[in-house]
Amino acid sequence: MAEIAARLLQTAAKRDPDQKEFLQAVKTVVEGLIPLWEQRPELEEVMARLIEPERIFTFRVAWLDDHGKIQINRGFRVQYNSAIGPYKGGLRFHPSVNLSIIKFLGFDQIFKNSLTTLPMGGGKGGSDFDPKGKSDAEVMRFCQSFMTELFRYIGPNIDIPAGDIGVGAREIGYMYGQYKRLTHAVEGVLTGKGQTWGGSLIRPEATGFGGLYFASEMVAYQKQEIAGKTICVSGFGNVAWGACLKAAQLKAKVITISGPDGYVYDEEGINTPEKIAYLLRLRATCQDIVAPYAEQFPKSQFFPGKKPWERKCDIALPCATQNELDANDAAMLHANGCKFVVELSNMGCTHDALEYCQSHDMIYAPGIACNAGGVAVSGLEMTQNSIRLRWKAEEVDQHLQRIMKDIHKQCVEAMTQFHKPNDYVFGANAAGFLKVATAMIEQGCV
Ligand code: 2IT
Repeated sequence: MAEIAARLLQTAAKRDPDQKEFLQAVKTVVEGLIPLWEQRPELEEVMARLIEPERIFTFRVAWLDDHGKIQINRGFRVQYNSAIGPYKGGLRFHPSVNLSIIKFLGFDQIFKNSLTTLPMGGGKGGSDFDPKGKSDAEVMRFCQSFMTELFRYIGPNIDIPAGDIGVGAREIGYMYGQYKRLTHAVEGVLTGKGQTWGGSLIRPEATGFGGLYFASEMVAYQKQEIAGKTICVSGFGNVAWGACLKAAQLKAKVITISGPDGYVYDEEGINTPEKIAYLLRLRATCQDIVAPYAEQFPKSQFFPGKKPWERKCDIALPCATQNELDANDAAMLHANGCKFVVELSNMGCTHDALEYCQSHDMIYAPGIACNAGGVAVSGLEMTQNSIRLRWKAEEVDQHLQRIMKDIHKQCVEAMTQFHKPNDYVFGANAAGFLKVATAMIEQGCV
């Protein structure tokens, strides 16, 4: 049924020939699902419908910089699919942001949110605004201006944005404040809120924690243990921080972090409270560099302009951005005996890299499964806001662990049913898609 995959991809490519990240995401899903098309060819029509977003908004964001000059950025919100719940997904502020990137993220978000077991549809948004080097006042003015456009499209029962790259608690705070001024409503319209005004405990750590819970399940499924494993992490943001923290608790050793300037190798492990807390301080400087870690902890080494994948490890954990691990990196990891690639960034591996892993007996699991812990705890934040309760950290963490186990189980069940052992691309996409497809069929031609 390669023809179904080819047809679906062709239709998408004909409509948006220049959207390379979006087409890469579509290709991974529709080709990964070939075993499903063989048994359920009638679902081609549902996937064709799903590939086209329900709604796309783009808007001008004008804001005043500290010199009194008007700056212009472009804002986006893609309301991709609402078959199983309100649109849910983050906002990314980064100079690379364009419609292709927001659509790829929104498309993947549909399947990810479906896997969480919670009733959330898929959406994504953001702007090409670059927070790097901006003053706090500039970030606030940008966020207020961004929300002045966005507020008319979102709401706690229709579309609930959150953070992503470049959008953390500070930005969510400024946007939430502006939403309140504009709507005169105090409601759970954003997740990732501050702890004193409706935010969920464990949300900042959730993607990293969830990723390690998923990695533990993958390793256990191969009859191995996570304790004692060596892990290469890329990135040094919230996701990498949460991953280092949980890895240390599970007695696995993270030996690298990275930034746009290069990577740090810490042979002893990034596992003490002091080192892990330092990651947050490094991020708070807003300089986007990791080199200072090696000055702070002199036993570690900084390698300028390099990626961490040249180090020997058991598990690779991309935690930064899309396409950060290519086929050469995968080959290097393989040569060094790495067995697991667990994607915590969205589409962290190039298509060639994932094909390399799959053809070289490495076990690769896609971001839609592994990094779903973040949006899952966002879903739990929505629940707490709705019932006007605040759960303890242990309670949220227990839900998160259960959800990550459940996602792994759904992957395994789909892989088993369709005879695709260890093909997590198939397992995650098939399980995520089938739930949404059923809802779309039941809701008729919409
Ligand atoms: O990619 C993601 O899943 C996120 N950035 C989190 C989205 C959310 O709504 O918490």
